[in-house]
Amino acid sequence: MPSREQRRWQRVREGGCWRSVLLFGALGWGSAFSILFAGLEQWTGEVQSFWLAVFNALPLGFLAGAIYGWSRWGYALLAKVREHHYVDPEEEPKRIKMTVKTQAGARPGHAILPPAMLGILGGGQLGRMFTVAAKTMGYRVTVLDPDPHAPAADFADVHLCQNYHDAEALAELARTCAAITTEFENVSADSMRWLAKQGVPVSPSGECVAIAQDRIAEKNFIREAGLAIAPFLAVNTAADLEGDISAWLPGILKTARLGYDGKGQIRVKTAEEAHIALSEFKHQPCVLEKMLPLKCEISAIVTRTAAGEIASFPVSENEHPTGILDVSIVPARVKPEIAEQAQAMAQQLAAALDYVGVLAVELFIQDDDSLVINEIAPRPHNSGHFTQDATLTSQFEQQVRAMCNLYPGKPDLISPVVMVNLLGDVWGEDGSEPNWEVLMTAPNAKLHLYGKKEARPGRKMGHYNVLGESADKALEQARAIQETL
Ligand code: AIR
Repeated sequence: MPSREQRRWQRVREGGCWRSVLLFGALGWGSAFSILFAGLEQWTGEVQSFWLAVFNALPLGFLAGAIYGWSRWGYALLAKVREHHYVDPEEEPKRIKMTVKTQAGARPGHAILPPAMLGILGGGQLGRMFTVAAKTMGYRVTVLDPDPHAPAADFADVHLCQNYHDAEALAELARTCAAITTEFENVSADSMRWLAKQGVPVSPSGECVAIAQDRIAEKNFIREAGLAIAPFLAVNTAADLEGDISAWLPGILKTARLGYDGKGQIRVKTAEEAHIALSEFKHQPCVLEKMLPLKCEISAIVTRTAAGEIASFPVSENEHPTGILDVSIVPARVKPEIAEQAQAMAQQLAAALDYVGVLAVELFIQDDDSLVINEIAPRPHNSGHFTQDATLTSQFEQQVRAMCNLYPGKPDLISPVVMVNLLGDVWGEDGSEPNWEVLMTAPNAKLHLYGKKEARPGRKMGHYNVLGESADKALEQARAIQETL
Protein backbone atom coordinates (compact mmCIF):
# COMPACT_ATOMS: atom_id res chain seq x y z
CA MET A 1 0.00 0.00 0.00
CA PRO A 2 1.66 3.29 -1.07
CA SER A 3 1.96 5.86 1.69
CA ARG A 4 0.15 9.22 1.54
CA GLU A 5 3.39 10.89 0.60
CA GLN A 6 3.98 8.42 -2.24
CA ARG A 7 0.42 8.92 -3.58
CA ARG A 8 0.92 12.68 -3.51
CA TRP A 9 4.17 12.42 -5.46
CA GLN A 10 2.47 10.08 -7.88
CA ARG A 11 -0.41 12.53 -8.51
CA VAL A 12 1.91 15.45 -8.94
CA ARG A 13 4.20 13.53 -11.28
CA GLU A 14 1.31 12.30 -13.39
CA GLY A 15 -0.63 15.57 -13.30
CA GLY A 16 1.70 17.88 -15.20
CA CYS A 17 2.27 21.43 -13.99
CA TRP A 18 -0.17 23.51 -16.08
CA ARG A 19 -3.04 21.10 -15.71
CA SER A 20 -2.62 21.39 -11.96
CA VAL A 21 -2.68 25.19 -12.06
CA LEU A 22 -5.65 25.62 -14.37
CA LEU A 23 -7.88 22.74 -13.50
CA PHE A 24 -7.30 22.26 -9.83
CA GLY A 25 -5.95 25.71 -8.99
CA ALA A 26 -8.15 28.34 -10.56
CA LEU A 27 -11.29 26.36 -11.41
CA GLY A 28 -11.50 23.49 -9.01
CA TRP A 29 -10.06 25.03 -5.90
CA GLY A 30 -11.46 28.47 -6.89
CA SER A 31 -15.02 27.10 -6.82
CA ALA A 32 -14.39 25.27 -3.60
CA PHE A 33 -13.09 28.41 -1.90
CA SER A 34 -16.04 30.46 -3.25
CA ILE A 35 -18.52 28.05 -1.70
CA LEU A 36 -16.58 28.15 1.53
CA PHE A 37 -16.55 31.97 1.62
CA ALA A 38 -20.27 32.12 0.75
CA GLY A 39 -21.02 29.65 3.52
CA LEU A 40 -19.10 31.85 5.95
CA GLU A 41 -20.97 34.97 4.83
CA GLN A 42 -24.32 33.25 5.20
CA TRP A 43 -23.33 31.92 8.61
CA THR A 44 -22.46 35.42 9.80
CA GLY A 45 -25.89 36.53 8.50
CA GLU A 46 -24.56 38.89 5.81
CA VAL A 47 -26.58 37.48 2.87
CA GLN A 48 -29.93 35.86 2.28
CA SER A 49 -29.32 33.84 -0.92
CA PHE A 50 -26.55 31.26 -0.69
CA TRP A 51 -25.98 31.07 -4.47
CA LEU A 52 -25.80 34.87 -4.75
CA ALA A 53 -23.17 34.71 -2.03
CA VAL A 54 -21.29 32.08 -4.02
CA PHE A 55 -21.41 34.35 -7.06
CA ASN A 56 -20.12 37.32 -5.04
CA ALA A 57 -17.36 35.25 -3.53
CA LEU A 58 -16.16 33.94 -6.92
CA PRO A 59 -13.36 36.52 -7.51
CA LEU A 60 -11.98 36.05 -4.00
CA GLY A 61 -12.37 32.27 -4.32
CA PHE A 62 -10.56 32.17 -7.65
CA LEU A 63 -7.77 34.30 -6.23
CA ALA A 64 -7.35 31.95 -3.27
CA GLY A 65 -7.64 28.97 -5.63
CA ALA A 66 -5.00 30.38 -7.94
CA ILE A 67 -2.63 30.97 -5.02
CA TYR A 68 -3.19 27.43 -3.84
CA GLY A 69 -2.84 26.17 -7.43
CA TRP A 70 0.42 28.03 -7.86
CA SER A 71 1.74 26.54 -4.67
CA ARG A 72 0.88 23.16 -6.16
CA TRP A 73 2.64 24.23 -9.33
CA GLY A 74 5.69 25.04 -7.25
CA TYR A 75 5.41 21.62 -5.71
CA ALA A 76 5.03 20.05 -9.16
CA LEU A 77 8.08 21.90 -10.39
CA LEU A 78 10.01 20.67 -7.39
CA ALA A 79 8.77 17.19 -8.18
CA LYS A 80 9.95 17.51 -11.75
CA VAL A 81 13.38 18.56 -10.57
CA ARG A 82 13.55 15.78 -8.03
CA GLU A 83 11.81 13.19 -10.21
CA HIS A 84 15.17 11.96 -11.37
CA HIS A 85 16.03 10.98 -7.84
CA TYR A 86 12.69 9.58 -6.93
CA VAL A 87 12.06 5.89 -7.26
CA ASP A 88 8.83 4.61 -5.89
CA PRO A 89 9.79 1.70 -3.64
CA GLU A 90 6.41 0.16 -4.46
CA GLU A 91 7.18 0.12 -8.18
CA GLU A 92 10.52 -1.59 -7.88
CA PRO A 93 10.80 -3.25 -4.54
CA LYS A 94 13.67 -5.58 -5.45
CA ARG A 95 15.95 -3.86 -7.90
CA ILE A 96 16.53 -0.68 -6.05
CA LYS A 97 16.11 0.42 -2.53
CA MET A 98 16.66 4.08 -1.94
CA THR A 99 16.02 6.26 1.01
CA VAL A 100 14.25 9.25 -0.48
CA LYS A 101 14.74 12.40 1.50
CA THR A 102 11.95 14.87 0.71
CA GLN A 103 13.20 17.62 3.02
CA ALA A 104 15.65 20.09 1.59
CA GLY A 105 18.94 19.84 3.41
CA ALA A 106 18.14 16.42 4.88
CA ARG A 107 21.01 14.88 2.98
CA PRO A 108 24.20 14.85 5.03
CA GLY A 109 27.28 16.44 3.53
CA HIS A 110 27.52 18.49 0.36
CA ALA A 111 27.32 17.45 -3.25
CA ILE A 112 30.50 18.02 -5.23
CA LEU A 113 29.41 19.67 -8.47
CA PRO A 114 31.02 20.26 -11.87
CA PRO A 115 33.53 21.58 -12.80
CA ALA A 116 35.24 20.23 -9.66
CA MET A 117 38.43 18.24 -10.18
CA LEU A 118 38.11 14.52 -9.41
CA GLY A 119 41.14 12.32 -8.82
CA ILE A 120 41.58 8.65 -9.66
CA LEU A 121 44.33 6.22 -8.73
CA GLY A 122 44.95 4.06 -11.78
CA GLY A 123 44.50 4.97 -15.40
CA GLY A 124 43.73 1.67 -17.14
CA GLN A 125 40.52 1.00 -19.08
CA LEU A 126 38.34 1.35 -16.00
CA GLY A 127 39.93 4.72 -15.25
CA ARG A 128 39.47 5.70 -18.88
CA MET A 129 35.75 4.94 -18.85
CA PHE A 130 35.38 6.70 -15.48
CA THR A 131 37.15 9.74 -16.93
CA VAL A 132 34.84 9.82 -19.95
CA ALA A 133 31.77 9.64 -17.69
CA ALA A 134 33.09 12.37 -15.38
CA LYS A 135 34.09 14.65 -18.26
CA THR A 136 30.69 14.16 -19.88
CA MET A 137 29.12 15.41 -16.66
CA GLY A 138 31.38 18.47 -16.69
CA TYR A 139 33.92 17.47 -14.06
CA ARG A 140 37.66 17.65 -14.58
CA VAL A 141 39.85 14.64 -13.90
CA THR A 142 43.38 14.02 -12.64
CA VAL A 143 44.74 10.50 -13.18
CA LEU A 144 47.64 9.02 -11.24
CA ASP A 145 49.24 6.17 -13.20
CA PRO A 146 52.90 5.29 -13.77
CA ASP A 147 52.28 4.24 -17.39
CA PRO A 148 52.99 7.13 -19.79
CA HIS A 149 50.46 5.55 -22.20
CA ALA A 150 47.77 4.97 -19.54
CA PRO A 151 44.43 4.62 -21.40
CA ALA A 152 42.76 7.19 -19.13
CA ALA A 153 45.38 9.81 -19.95
CA ASP A 154 43.80 10.28 -23.42
CA PHE A 155 40.83 11.98 -21.75
CA ALA A 156 42.11 13.25 -18.39
CA ASP A 157 42.86 16.94 -17.79
CA VAL A 158 45.97 16.05 -15.80
CA HIS A 159 48.06 12.88 -15.87
CA LEU A 160 50.42 12.46 -12.93
CA CYS A 161 52.80 9.88 -14.36
CA GLN A 162 54.11 8.52 -11.05
CA ASN A 163 53.83 5.48 -8.83
CA TYR A 164 50.74 5.04 -6.69
CA HIS A 165 52.74 5.83 -3.53
CA ASP A 166 54.72 8.80 -4.86
CA ALA A 167 54.56 11.42 -2.09
CA GLU A 168 54.63 14.45 -4.37
CA ALA A 169 51.99 13.10 -6.73
CA LEU A 170 49.73 12.21 -3.79
CA ALA A 171 50.18 15.68 -2.30
CA GLU A 172 49.25 17.17 -5.68
CA LEU A 173 46.10 15.02 -5.78
CA ALA A 174 45.15 16.07 -2.24
CA ARG A 175 45.75 19.75 -3.08
CA THR A 176 43.85 19.85 -6.36
CA CYS A 177 41.04 17.29 -6.12
CA ALA A 178 37.60 17.65 -4.53
CA ALA A 179 37.20 13.86 -4.25
CA ILE A 180 39.31 10.81 -5.06
CA THR A 181 38.55 7.25 -6.15
CA THR A 182 40.37 4.23 -7.59
CA GLU A 183 39.98 1.82 -10.48
CA PHE A 184 42.45 -0.90 -9.57
CA GLU A 185 42.65 -2.79 -6.29
CA ASN A 186 46.38 -3.14 -6.82
CA VAL A 187 46.91 0.52 -5.92
CA SER A 188 48.22 1.23 -2.45
CA ALA A 189 45.49 1.24 0.21
CA ASP A 190 47.88 3.27 2.38
CA SER A 191 47.95 6.00 -0.27
CA MET A 192 44.17 6.13 -0.10
CA ARG A 193 44.25 6.33 3.70
CA TRP A 194 46.84 9.12 3.52
CA LEU A 195 44.71 11.08 1.06
CA ALA A 196 41.66 10.72 3.33
CA LYS A 197 43.73 12.05 6.26
CA GLN A 198 44.40 15.20 4.23
CA GLY A 199 40.66 15.86 4.37
CA VAL A 200 39.74 14.87 0.79
CA PRO A 201 36.72 12.56 0.48
CA VAL A 202 38.13 9.22 -0.69
CA SER A 203 35.80 6.49 -1.89
CA PRO A 204 35.89 3.58 -1.53
CA SER A 205 37.81 3.96 1.71
CA GLY A 206 41.38 2.67 2.10
CA GLU A 207 39.95 0.10 4.54
CA CYS A 208 37.56 -1.33 1.94
CA VAL A 209 40.31 -1.41 -0.68
CA ALA A 210 42.66 -3.14 1.79
CA ILE A 211 40.04 -5.85 2.38
CA ALA A 212 39.39 -6.39 -1.33
CA GLN A 213 43.14 -6.47 -2.05
CA ASP A 214 43.77 -9.47 0.12
CA ARG A 215 41.81 -12.65 -0.60
CA ILE A 216 42.27 -13.90 2.97
CA ALA A 217 40.97 -10.68 4.54
CA GLU A 218 38.20 -10.53 1.93
CA LYS A 219 36.96 -14.06 2.58
CA ASN A 220 37.11 -13.62 6.35
CA PHE A 221 35.14 -10.39 6.09
CA ILE A 222 32.44 -11.93 3.88
CA ARG A 223 32.10 -14.90 6.21
CA GLU A 224 31.88 -12.65 9.27
CA ALA A 225 29.19 -10.60 7.51
CA GLY A 226 27.14 -13.80 7.52
CA LEU A 227 27.35 -14.44 3.78
CA ALA A 228 28.22 -17.72 2.08
CA ILE A 229 31.62 -18.27 0.47
CA ALA A 230 33.33 -21.28 -1.11
CA PRO A 231 35.35 -23.36 1.39
CA PHE A 232 38.94 -22.11 1.44
CA LEU A 233 42.23 -22.69 3.20
CA ALA A 234 44.52 -19.75 3.96
CA VAL A 235 48.01 -20.75 2.82
CA ASN A 236 50.50 -18.37 4.43
CA THR A 237 53.42 -20.81 4.23
CA ALA A 238 54.05 -24.29 2.79
CA ALA A 239 53.38 -25.68 6.29
CA ASP A 240 49.69 -24.87 5.78
CA LEU A 241 49.62 -27.43 2.97
CA GLU A 242 50.94 -30.20 5.20
CA GLY A 243 48.40 -32.54 6.73
CA ASP A 244 45.11 -33.54 5.15
CA ILE A 245 44.01 -30.91 2.60
CA SER A 246 41.63 -33.20 0.73
CA ALA A 247 38.66 -31.04 1.87
CA TRP A 248 39.90 -28.31 -0.55
CA LEU A 249 40.78 -30.58 -3.49
CA PRO A 250 40.42 -30.45 -6.40
CA GLY A 251 40.92 -26.74 -5.97
CA ILE A 252 42.44 -23.53 -7.25
CA LEU A 253 45.47 -21.99 -5.61
CA LYS A 254 45.18 -18.22 -5.86
CA THR A 255 47.70 -15.62 -4.72
CA ALA A 256 46.21 -13.61 -1.86
CA ARG A 257 47.29 -10.32 -3.45
CA LEU A 258 47.86 -8.74 -6.86
CA GLY A 259 45.84 -11.20 -8.92
CA TYR A 260 43.38 -10.03 -11.57
CA ASP A 261 42.02 -11.24 -14.92
CA GLY A 262 42.94 -14.87 -14.16
CA LYS A 263 46.49 -13.90 -13.20
CA GLY A 264 47.89 -15.61 -10.09
CA GLN A 265 45.68 -18.73 -10.27
CA ILE A 266 46.63 -22.39 -10.77
CA ARG A 267 44.26 -25.37 -10.71
CA VAL A 268 45.49 -28.22 -8.51
CA LYS A 269 44.19 -31.75 -8.07
CA THR A 270 46.62 -33.17 -5.51
CA ALA A 271 48.60 -31.96 -2.51
CA GLU A 272 51.76 -32.35 -4.56
CA GLU A 273 50.41 -30.08 -7.30
CA ALA A 274 49.44 -27.56 -4.61
CA HIS A 275 53.06 -27.50 -3.35
CA ILE A 276 54.39 -27.03 -6.90
CA ALA A 277 51.91 -24.21 -7.53
CA LEU A 278 52.94 -22.52 -4.27
CA SER A 279 56.60 -22.56 -5.30
CA GLU A 280 55.60 -21.15 -8.69
CA PHE A 281 54.06 -18.28 -6.75
CA LYS A 282 57.38 -17.93 -4.87
CA HIS A 283 55.74 -18.91 -1.57
CA GLN A 284 53.73 -15.71 -1.28
CA PRO A 285 50.51 -15.99 0.81
CA CYS A 286 47.74 -17.76 -1.13
CA VAL A 287 44.30 -19.29 -0.66
CA LEU A 288 43.36 -22.78 -1.72
CA GLU A 289 39.75 -22.72 -2.85
CA LYS A 290 37.72 -25.84 -3.34
CA MET A 291 36.28 -26.20 -6.85
CA LEU A 292 32.52 -26.39 -6.52
CA PRO A 293 29.97 -28.03 -8.83
CA LEU A 294 28.65 -24.90 -10.52
CA LYS A 295 25.65 -24.13 -12.66
CA CYS A 296 26.91 -20.72 -13.59
CA GLU A 297 28.68 -17.57 -12.50
CA ILE A 298 26.91 -14.27 -12.03
CA SER A 299 27.75 -10.84 -10.74
CA ALA A 300 25.76 -8.27 -8.81
CA ILE A 301 27.00 -4.70 -8.94
CA VAL A 302 25.72 -2.12 -6.48
CA THR A 303 26.27 1.59 -5.96
CA ARG A 304 26.22 2.85 -2.39
CA THR A 305 26.41 6.47 -1.27
CA ALA A 306 27.73 7.91 1.98
CA ALA A 307 24.10 8.50 3.02
CA GLY A 308 23.43 4.77 2.60
CA GLU A 309 21.33 4.79 -0.59
CA ILE A 310 21.90 1.66 -2.63
CA ALA A 311 21.08 1.07 -6.29
CA SER A 312 21.53 -2.39 -7.83
CA PHE A 313 22.25 -3.07 -11.48
CA PRO A 314 20.55 -6.08 -13.06
CA VAL A 315 22.52 -9.25 -12.44
CA SER A 316 24.75 -10.48 -15.28
CA GLU A 317 25.59 -14.06 -16.20
CA ASN A 318 29.28 -14.45 -16.91
CA GLU A 319 31.31 -16.94 -18.92
CA HIS A 320 35.07 -17.28 -18.35
CA PRO A 321 36.16 -20.20 -20.57
CA THR A 322 39.88 -19.44 -20.08
CA GLY A 323 39.74 -17.86 -16.64
CA ILE A 324 39.24 -14.40 -18.19
CA LEU A 325 35.76 -13.00 -18.71
CA ASP A 326 34.56 -13.69 -22.25
CA VAL A 327 30.88 -12.69 -22.26
CA SER A 328 28.33 -11.20 -19.86
CA ILE A 329 24.68 -11.90 -20.56
CA VAL A 330 22.01 -9.59 -19.13
CA PRO A 331 19.50 -10.25 -17.73
CA ALA A 332 21.14 -13.39 -16.36
CA ARG A 333 19.20 -16.47 -17.47
CA VAL A 334 18.57 -17.60 -13.91
CA LYS A 335 15.49 -17.83 -11.71
CA PRO A 336 14.39 -14.31 -10.69
CA GLU A 337 14.59 -15.21 -7.00
CA ILE A 338 18.25 -16.18 -7.42
CA ALA A 339 19.05 -12.87 -9.11
CA GLU A 340 17.22 -11.04 -6.33
CA GLN A 341 19.10 -12.98 -3.69
CA ALA A 342 22.42 -12.11 -5.35
CA GLN A 343 21.48 -8.41 -5.31
CA ALA A 344 20.44 -8.66 -1.68
CA MET A 345 23.78 -10.30 -0.78
CA ALA A 346 25.72 -7.57 -2.59
CA GLN A 347 23.69 -4.90 -0.83
CA GLN A 348 24.24 -6.56 2.54
CA LEU A 349 27.97 -6.72 1.94
CA ALA A 350 28.14 -3.07 0.81
CA ALA A 351 26.31 -2.03 3.97
CA ALA A 352 28.56 -4.20 6.17
CA LEU A 353 31.63 -2.55 4.60
CA ASP A 354 30.01 0.90 4.96
CA TYR A 355 31.04 1.09 1.36
CA VAL A 356 30.89 4.24 -0.77
CA GLY A 357 31.14 3.78 -4.53
CA VAL A 358 30.55 0.95 -6.98
CA LEU A 359 31.03 -2.53 -5.54
CA ALA A 360 31.09 -5.61 -7.76
CA VAL A 361 30.28 -8.97 -6.20
CA GLU A 362 30.98 -12.13 -8.20
CA LEU A 363 28.94 -15.16 -7.16
CA PHE A 364 28.66 -18.84 -8.01
CA ILE A 365 25.32 -20.59 -8.42
CA GLN A 366 25.89 -24.13 -7.21
CA ASP A 367 24.16 -27.20 -8.61
CA ASP A 368 21.60 -27.06 -5.79
CA ASP A 369 20.81 -23.40 -6.67
CA SER A 370 22.54 -22.06 -3.54
CA LEU A 371 24.69 -18.96 -3.92
CA VAL A 372 28.23 -18.39 -2.68
CA ILE A 373 30.31 -15.25 -3.08
CA ASN A 374 33.47 -15.78 -5.11
CA GLU A 375 35.16 -12.41 -4.84
CA ILE A 376 34.54 -8.70 -4.72
CA ALA A 377 36.01 -5.73 -6.57
CA PRO A 378 36.00 -2.25 -5.03
CA ARG A 379 35.30 -0.53 -8.35
CA PRO A 380 33.30 -0.83 -11.57
CA HIS A 381 33.70 -4.29 -13.05
CA ASN A 382 34.24 -5.82 -16.47
CA SER A 383 30.93 -7.68 -16.10
CA GLY A 384 29.22 -4.29 -15.68
CA HIS A 385 30.35 -2.82 -19.00
CA PHE A 386 26.90 -3.59 -20.42
CA THR A 387 25.66 -0.62 -18.37
CA GLN A 388 27.37 1.77 -20.78
CA ASP A 389 24.76 1.06 -23.44
CA ALA A 390 21.92 -0.84 -21.80
CA THR A 391 21.01 0.85 -18.51
CA LEU A 392 19.80 4.35 -17.75
CA THR A 393 22.97 5.06 -15.76
CA SER A 394 26.35 3.45 -16.41
CA GLN A 395 28.50 1.99 -13.66
CA PHE A 396 31.08 4.71 -14.35
CA GLU A 397 28.53 7.49 -13.91
CA GLN A 398 27.49 5.79 -10.66
CA GLN A 399 31.12 5.92 -9.51
CA VAL A 400 31.17 9.66 -10.19
CA ARG A 401 27.81 10.13 -8.47
CA ALA A 402 28.78 8.20 -5.36
CA MET A 403 32.12 9.96 -4.89
CA CYS A 404 30.46 13.36 -5.42
CA ASN A 405 27.76 12.64 -2.84
CA LEU A 406 24.99 12.74 -5.46
CA TYR A 407 22.09 10.29 -5.47
CA PRO A 408 22.71 7.12 -7.50
CA GLY A 409 21.22 7.29 -10.99
CA LYS A 410 18.49 4.85 -12.02
CA PRO A 411 20.07 1.49 -12.83
CA ASP A 412 17.16 0.08 -14.87
CA LEU A 413 17.79 -2.09 -17.91
CA ILE A 414 16.68 -0.54 -21.20
CA SER A 415 17.24 -3.66 -23.29
CA PRO A 416 18.62 -7.18 -22.99
CA VAL A 417 22.31 -7.06 -23.81
CA VAL A 418 25.41 -9.17 -24.23
CA MET A 419 28.90 -7.81 -23.61
CA VAL A 420 31.83 -9.48 -25.35
CA ASN A 421 35.43 -8.84 -24.31
CA LEU A 422 38.07 -8.15 -26.92
CA LEU A 423 41.34 -9.66 -25.73
CA GLY A 424 44.73 -9.08 -27.29
CA ASP A 425 44.43 -12.53 -28.91
CA VAL A 426 42.15 -11.09 -31.64
CA TRP A 427 44.89 -8.69 -32.75
CA GLY A 428 47.48 -9.91 -35.24
CA GLU A 429 50.95 -10.87 -34.00
CA ASP A 430 52.28 -7.85 -35.87
CA GLY A 431 49.79 -5.70 -33.93
CA SER A 432 47.33 -5.51 -36.86
CA GLU A 433 43.75 -4.64 -35.97
CA PRO A 434 40.92 -7.20 -35.96
CA ASN A 435 38.41 -7.08 -38.80
CA TRP A 436 35.91 -4.51 -37.51
CA GLU A 437 33.69 -4.49 -40.60
CA VAL A 438 30.72 -6.54 -39.41
CA LEU A 439 30.81 -5.18 -35.89
CA MET A 440 30.92 -1.60 -37.14
CA THR A 441 27.99 -2.06 -39.51
CA ALA A 442 25.65 -3.67 -36.95
CA PRO A 443 23.42 -0.81 -35.72
CA ASN A 444 22.78 -2.48 -32.37
CA ALA A 445 26.43 -3.28 -31.58
CA LYS A 446 28.53 -0.76 -29.70
CA LEU A 447 32.31 -0.89 -29.74
CA HIS A 448 34.47 0.39 -26.87
CA LEU A 449 38.24 0.33 -27.34
CA TYR A 450 40.69 1.18 -24.58
CA GLY A 451 43.45 2.73 -26.69
CA LYS A 452 46.12 0.35 -25.32
CA LYS A 453 49.32 0.60 -27.29
CA GLU A 454 50.32 -3.04 -27.03
CA ALA A 455 48.03 -6.04 -27.66
CA ARG A 456 49.15 -9.06 -25.62
CA PRO A 457 47.34 -12.42 -25.44
CA GLY A 458 44.83 -12.28 -22.58
CA ARG A 459 45.10 -8.48 -22.29
CA LYS A 460 41.81 -6.63 -22.28
CA MET A 461 41.86 -4.30 -25.27
CA GLY A 462 38.18 -3.42 -25.57
CA HIS A 463 34.67 -4.82 -25.56
CA TYR A 464 31.42 -4.52 -27.46
CA ASN A 465 27.80 -4.58 -26.36
CA VAL A 466 25.07 -6.09 -28.50
CA LEU A 467 21.53 -5.06 -27.63
CA GLY A 468 18.74 -7.42 -28.64
CA GLU A 469 15.12 -8.39 -28.21
CA SER A 470 16.13 -11.09 -25.75
CA ALA A 471 19.34 -12.17 -24.07
CA ASP A 472 19.46 -15.28 -26.28
CA LYS A 473 19.05 -13.31 -29.52
CA ALA A 474 21.71 -10.81 -28.44
CA LEU A 475 24.04 -13.69 -27.56
CA GLU A 476 23.53 -15.33 -30.93
CA GLN A 477 24.39 -12.12 -32.76
CA ALA A 478 27.29 -11.32 -30.45
CA ARG A 479 28.80 -14.76 -31.13
CA ALA A 480 28.29 -14.36 -34.88
CA ILE A 481 30.14 -11.04 -34.75
CA GLN A 482 32.92 -12.63 -32.70
CA GLU A 483 33.50 -15.12 -35.53
CA THR A 484 34.16 -12.32 -38.00
CA LEU A 485 36.79 -10.39 -36.05
N1 AIR B 1 41.50 -3.82 -13.99
C1 AIR B 1 41.60 -3.63 -12.67
N2 AIR B 1 41.32 -4.77 -12.04
C2 AIR B 1 41.00 -5.68 -12.94
C3 AIR B 1 41.11 -5.08 -14.19
N3 AIR B 1 40.89 -5.63 -15.36
C4 AIR B 1 41.76 -2.87 -15.06
C5 AIR B 1 42.16 -1.52 -14.54
C6 AIR B 1 43.65 -1.54 -14.64
C7 AIR B 1 43.84 -2.32 -15.92
O1 AIR B 1 42.84 -3.36 -15.82
O2 AIR B 1 41.60 -0.54 -15.37
O3 AIR B 1 44.24 -0.26 -14.69
C8 AIR B 1 45.20 -2.93 -16.13
O4 AIR B 1 45.17 -3.54 -17.39
P1 AIR B 1 46.53 -4.06 -18.11
O5 AIR B 1 46.06 -4.59 -19.42
O6 AIR B 1 47.38 -2.85 -18.31
O7 AIR B 1 47.12 -5.06 -17.21
